[in-house]
Amino acid sequence: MAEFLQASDNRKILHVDIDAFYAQVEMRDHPQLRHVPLGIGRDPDKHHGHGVIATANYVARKAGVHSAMGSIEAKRVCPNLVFVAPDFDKYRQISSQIHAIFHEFTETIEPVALDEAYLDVTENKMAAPTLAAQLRHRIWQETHLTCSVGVSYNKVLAKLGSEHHKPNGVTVIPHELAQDFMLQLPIQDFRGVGKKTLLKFEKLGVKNGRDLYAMSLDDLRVHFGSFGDVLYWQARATHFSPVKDRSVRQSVGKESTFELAIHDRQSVEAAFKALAEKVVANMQKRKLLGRTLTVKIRDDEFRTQTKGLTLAGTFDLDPAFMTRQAMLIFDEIYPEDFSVRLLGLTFSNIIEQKYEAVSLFEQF
Ligand code: TTP
Ligand code: MG
Repeated sequence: MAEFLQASDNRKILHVDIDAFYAQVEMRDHPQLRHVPLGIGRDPDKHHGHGVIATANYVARKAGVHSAMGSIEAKRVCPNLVFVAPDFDKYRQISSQIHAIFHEFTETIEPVALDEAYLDVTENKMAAPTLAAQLRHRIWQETHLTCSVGVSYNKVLAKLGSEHHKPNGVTVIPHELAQDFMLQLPIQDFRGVGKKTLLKFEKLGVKNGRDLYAMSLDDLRVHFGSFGDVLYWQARATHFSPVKDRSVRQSVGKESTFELAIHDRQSVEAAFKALAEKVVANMQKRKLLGRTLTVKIRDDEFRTQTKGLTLAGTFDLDPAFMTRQAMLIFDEIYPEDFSVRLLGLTFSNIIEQKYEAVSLFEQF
C-alpha cells in the first residue's frame, strides 16, 4: 500500500537552503574572515556580556558554536571566535535576490525563511536534478553564495536531502532509494521529533526509521495521538503535503483612467501620488514588500508603455518616494508634450515582510 502511494507521487520537489547564510555573506564580503571561526552576533566583551549567536561558520561549528547560543557560552567553547554584528538589511536584500531566482524556475514556491524555500518544479520538462544544478549555478552567479539542495518527490524527503550533504551539496532521493533512506534515518531526524518525542522513543527502544517502521499505526496513535499517523507515513517515505504557494501574488498594482486626457505634469504627479498611496496601503495590509516598481502609461491614441525600476533590496513603502521614482520614469518617456489617458503603478518581485530577519537581540 505504502509503496503504491509512494510510486503514485510523481511530483518534483526541491528544497533549497543557503549554507551558514549570515556567516557566508560576511565571509564573502570580508575575505579576512574566511579562515577564522566566525560567529554572527554581538561580542559579549563589548556589550556587557549580552549577545546571542545568530549563526556560525563551519569552522566555529566544529568547535561547538551554534545558532541561538549565548555569546558568552560561544566564547567559552571557542575562545578565538571572531564576532561580527549582523547586518539584517544586507541579508534581506540578498534574500530577495535569491527568491527572485526561485521565480525563474517555478511559481509554486513555499518560502520557509530568508534563505530557504520549497519549489515544486513538476511542470518543468527538465529532470529535477538538472534543475537543481541550474538553480545552484544561478544562485552562485548572482550572489556568490553556495547552497544545498534536496531533490525528491515530497517535501519531507527534499528537506532531508538538503540537510544530507551540507554544505554545498545536492542529494537526490528518487522513489527507489526513498524507503531505504527513511529506514536508516536516526529517529531524531524525523520531522516533528523534538526533545519530548525523542524521550518517548528512547523508552520504546526506537532509534531509527527501521524501528519506527516496525511499530503499528495503532501503537503509534496510542503513544503520539494524531502525530502517530504522520510518523507512520514518514517511515514509509510517503507525505502528500503540497508546496504551499504563498507567493501566488506576483504583483500588487493600481491603475487610473481619465475621462479627459491629462496634459500637465502636475496632474500626472497628483495621480501617481494617489495611486502610490493605494498601492502602499494594499502592500501594508498584506504585509508585502516589492523590489520592482513598474509605471504604465497609455496615451489618447491607446499606445501603452511600461517601464520598471528594480532595486537590489526592497522599496520603502513610502508614497512620496514612489511618486518621485514614477515621475523620473515618466519624464524619461515623455520629456515634452503628452496626452495621457491611463496611469498605473505596480510592485512586482514581491516578498512577504515576515521573511525579514527577526533580531534575536531584541530579546536581551
Ligand atoms: P539556517 O538556514 O537554519 O542556518 P544557516 O543558513 O546559518 O546554516 P545551514 O543552513 O548551513 O545549517 O538559518 C538561516 C539564517 O537565519 C542564519 O544564517 C541566521 C538566522 N538564524 C537566526 O538568526 N537564529 C537562529 O536560531 C537560526 C536557526 C537562524
Ligand atoms: Mg541555511
